[in-house]
Amino acid sequence: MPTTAQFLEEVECYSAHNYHPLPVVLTKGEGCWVWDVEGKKYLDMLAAYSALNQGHQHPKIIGALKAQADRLTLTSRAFHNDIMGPFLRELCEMTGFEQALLMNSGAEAVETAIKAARRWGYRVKGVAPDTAEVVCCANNFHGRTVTVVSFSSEPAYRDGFGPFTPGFRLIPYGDIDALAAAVTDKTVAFLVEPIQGEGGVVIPPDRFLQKARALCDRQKLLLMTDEIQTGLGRTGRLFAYEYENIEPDILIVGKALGGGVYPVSGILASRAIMDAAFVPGNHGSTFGGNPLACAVGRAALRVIREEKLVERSAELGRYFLGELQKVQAPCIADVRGRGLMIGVEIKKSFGTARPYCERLKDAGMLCKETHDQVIRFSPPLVIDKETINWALERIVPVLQG
Ligand code: IF1
Repeated sequence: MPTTAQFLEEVECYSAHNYHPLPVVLTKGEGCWVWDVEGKKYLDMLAAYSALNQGHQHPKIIGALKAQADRLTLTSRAFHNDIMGPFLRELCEMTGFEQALLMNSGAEAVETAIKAARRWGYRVKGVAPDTAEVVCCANNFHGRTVTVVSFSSEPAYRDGFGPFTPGFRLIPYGDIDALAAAVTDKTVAFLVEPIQGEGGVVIPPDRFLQKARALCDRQKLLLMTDEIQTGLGRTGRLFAYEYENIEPDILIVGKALGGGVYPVSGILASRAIMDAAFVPGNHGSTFGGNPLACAVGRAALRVIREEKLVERSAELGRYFLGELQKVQAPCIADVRGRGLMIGVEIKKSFGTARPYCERLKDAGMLCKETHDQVIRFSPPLVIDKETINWALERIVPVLQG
């Protein structure tokens, strides 16, 4: 068996250098635990950025994957398959939307939402051809395609990748007056993360989404919430917009929809919006809605329901956040979160969060810093209280270190 160093060397040699991972090489996972090639066991406190809400190797999801793999994996959308319909029905019934359109990656789903909003804007709102604008928030993260980084405010995601797609305006996150001021007769939609994940677990001011909803209604804009990271139980609700008792016009989902095993993403909307936006031939994807994806997605949703992962996230998140907020350590600037999406912000005078993540790794827990200062804790939602206590016993000394 090659050593960790040998695996790192190989990747250093053969992989493009677009990441700077913690130096741990994983080979096995189960529930909220993973093992590295040296046999060391870690608690997974990242859960693949919330794509693993159901935990590693969930037997029902892996079972569905295997059973479907033995039957039919891909048809393309040139033909029907017998599992996309049942999956879409269950997805719509669970979320309360009328229709869905399946893609693979999160960024593709965001692109799909933008296309839907633009075409809806031209055909329903009557915006002049090729002038549509979408308002987005500074500090956002919606993916990495050229169009999506066209409205990123992070230089690192854009540098050298222009020219960019026009038609986007940025406002400060959570600033309802700025949103109102950014709207013109060309605006078709407001795209927002209910909580900014990569932005550093940033929760907007109370009622921001409610006010945005009202503004979108008044100005006839589509409200599009990117719940790729916050959705499917992560924040203690099925979707984070529920905290504000509103509904978006277009809901963007991904990550945990694939149960941590297969990329499954999509948008949900009303029949009217879908009909205005899409006709045969104007959008699609070879793998979007494939049988394997649908079988996995169906199992992923079933696990969320049957194991009450939303309720678990709310309850355990409340406990975990409460305990972290009690920690007395001079390096802590802030502790915040909703459900099991929690960020501990490190004061700049204590350096970045990265060395804390490295020490947490040595203590047996895998975390990833975000935006330099924030340690993110977002374990699989199948975690239990005992394991959270195990984690706290290790986190506290690292923070007090
Ligand atoms: C990476 C970040 C998290 C997302 C939201 C769309 C997407 C994402 C709200 C795009 C993706 C990722 C991508 C992944 C790391 C991860 C991430 F740090 F980069 F920002 F979660 F915080 N909307 N998030 O969070 O989905 O196309 O990747 O499927 O390494 O880039 P995707």
